[in-house]
Amino acid sequence: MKVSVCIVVLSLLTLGVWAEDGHQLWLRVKTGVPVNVSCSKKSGTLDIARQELLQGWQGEAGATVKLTIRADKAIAGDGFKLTAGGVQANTDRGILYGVYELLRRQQTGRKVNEEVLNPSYALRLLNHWDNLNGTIERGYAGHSIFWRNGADSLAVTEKDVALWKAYARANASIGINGSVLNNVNASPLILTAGYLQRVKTIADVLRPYGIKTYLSIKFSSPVLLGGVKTADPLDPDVVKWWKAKTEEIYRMIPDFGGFLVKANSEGQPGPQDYGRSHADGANMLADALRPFGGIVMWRAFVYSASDEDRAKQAYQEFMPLDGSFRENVIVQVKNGPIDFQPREPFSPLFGAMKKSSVMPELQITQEYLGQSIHLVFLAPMWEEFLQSDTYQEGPGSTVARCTDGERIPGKHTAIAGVANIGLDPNWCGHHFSQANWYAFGRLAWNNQLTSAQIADEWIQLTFGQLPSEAAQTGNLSPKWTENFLQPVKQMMLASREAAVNYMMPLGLHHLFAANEHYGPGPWWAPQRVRKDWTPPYYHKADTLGIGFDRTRGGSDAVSQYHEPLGTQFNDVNSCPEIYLLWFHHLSWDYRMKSGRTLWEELCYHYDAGLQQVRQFQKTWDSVQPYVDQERFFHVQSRLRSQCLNAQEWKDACLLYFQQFSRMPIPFDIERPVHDLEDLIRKDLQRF
Ligand code: GCV
Repeated sequence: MKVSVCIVVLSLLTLGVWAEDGHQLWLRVKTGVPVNVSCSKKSGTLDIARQELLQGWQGEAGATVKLTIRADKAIAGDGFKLTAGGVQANTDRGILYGVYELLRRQQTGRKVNEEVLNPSYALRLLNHWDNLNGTIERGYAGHSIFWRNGADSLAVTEKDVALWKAYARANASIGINGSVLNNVNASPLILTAGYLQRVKTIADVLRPYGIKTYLSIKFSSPVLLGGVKTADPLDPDVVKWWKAKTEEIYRMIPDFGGFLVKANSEGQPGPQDYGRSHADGANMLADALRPFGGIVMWRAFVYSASDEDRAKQAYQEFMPLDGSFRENVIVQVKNGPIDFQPREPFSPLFGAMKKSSVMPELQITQEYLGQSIHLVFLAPMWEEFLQSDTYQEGPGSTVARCTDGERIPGKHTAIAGVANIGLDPNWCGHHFSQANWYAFGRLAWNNQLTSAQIADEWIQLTFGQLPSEAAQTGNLSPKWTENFLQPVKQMMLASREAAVNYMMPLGLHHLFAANEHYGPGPWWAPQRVRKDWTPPYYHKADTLGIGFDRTRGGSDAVSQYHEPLGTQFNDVNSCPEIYLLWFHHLSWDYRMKSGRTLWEELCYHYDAGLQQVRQFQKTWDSVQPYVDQERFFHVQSRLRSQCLNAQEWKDACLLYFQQFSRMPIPFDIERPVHDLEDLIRKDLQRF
């Protein structure tokens, strides 16, 4: 009996069919090689570092690893030095990051040379859009890990603590050092005693992992909670209320990080309700936080239903305020001027605000990129953004360099990512969405990393250390590299461009069906809805052509960019084709660089996107022998749904735009399989 069980288990392992729910993320090594760890100091953080080494060491058996906390001019902030004998850092946190880097290198077969590694950004934060009732705005991986509804909503269970620890460990392993625990569309209740007590408990769990806790606040809280008559930031009672509230928080959480604020945006209250500016609002909060070393992250995601091009509004609002923010305010700017679209040019605020600290906000949760259904690796999108040249001070002033302190020495350097984490066993809904959490942390640490390097690491850590490691399919064996790592990496690296192709190629943007931001809805424009919330506002298709004219003769958004970029975007001949319809309204027969008409080019892009997803399906099926069953079938089924959705995108957009172009879909392209009327009916039935 025993023998037959053994045989079954062995053959299952050889076939790669063991169960794996993905909960371990990229931290899968459970049994390390024996190692000695020496450290002259003791702390919760150093205990974790030691534990990680004992658990994950893959170097020489019986080696001694020394953890040394000693100031070194070359090491900055959370940075560390890897040495032949161990890790040196200025702080305990630096040691922890060094240990994770050491283990990552061992597990991915990279050399450990003597090297100093300093982070690109001092503050590397996740923004959770988690509501206090447990739901998550734009969350696609189940409910919140921090909040829940019901009578026991504030009770802290052992399960909660275990989950928060696992969350903190995953973040620490990639260098994330801050978490904003609640939605920017904030409930005032977060500042009440019961919730603050829970925040304190969470902060206590996250602290040893080097993670500071921050909160989103509602600007009108003094009115809603404190019985103050106004939330006017210049009113003495309001100032007093925030001061007292901030003191209360710091009494409970002495290392509290600060506030994140969405104000006068999408219906949220803010200083403009009282005729005050964003700077007035941010500075009032900053003054309350300053005695404790706290910061305000004030979001620049503001736009109104005016006639002005939405893409221009944040710049118009914030540029005049440059230089009037307190030293502990950071202006948090989304990567693009609209809203986390599959492709946008960078927001012109980067490289423009020179007297304020400015931080990028990226979106890890795939609100506009297939949510947790589509396999879309976001690192290429973030790499494209970070390496975009702003020309702030001539060539080479990339967004990365303008935000990490190199080109514009701000007081604070920071970056935030809107989290994609929920209660799903695999945390992110899709196994490959974990790669986006991972990539965000890695880029926040080093904004010069390439997507390929990040994908490589993540695949090895997430799929590499299988129980069959010793056998021929093991991590880093030539067969595994050729048959699994390379094709999967290629698929990941192509996936963002594929999504752009089948959703919104050539600079098109915001063509989504209403509200849910998943499927196509280029037609969607009910009378009662604000124009800038409807796709026709963005694509402007008519029988003459398609695209948003943002040239000097149009909305003139191009002039918000430094020269020579403004002129490059303005001129249709030099505007990169990836941004063509973002900046230009062009006729359907406009001649593209390929020699095709714009209409034909659009058709080929939509079709190429769909074909790419079909190729991903083939790739994934081909790697089945190298993946456990559970993750294999989960991803396979998601790819099928992605393919169906990509087909809908292609059919919906081509059939809808064809009504205007009145041109045939090139005959070598697969024909649509849907009727436009059916797609529209299906979409409208949902509302
Ligand atoms: C948190 C977009 C999203 C909203 C989000 C908003 C923001 O509009 O659709 O859900 O609200 O951005 O970033 O504030």
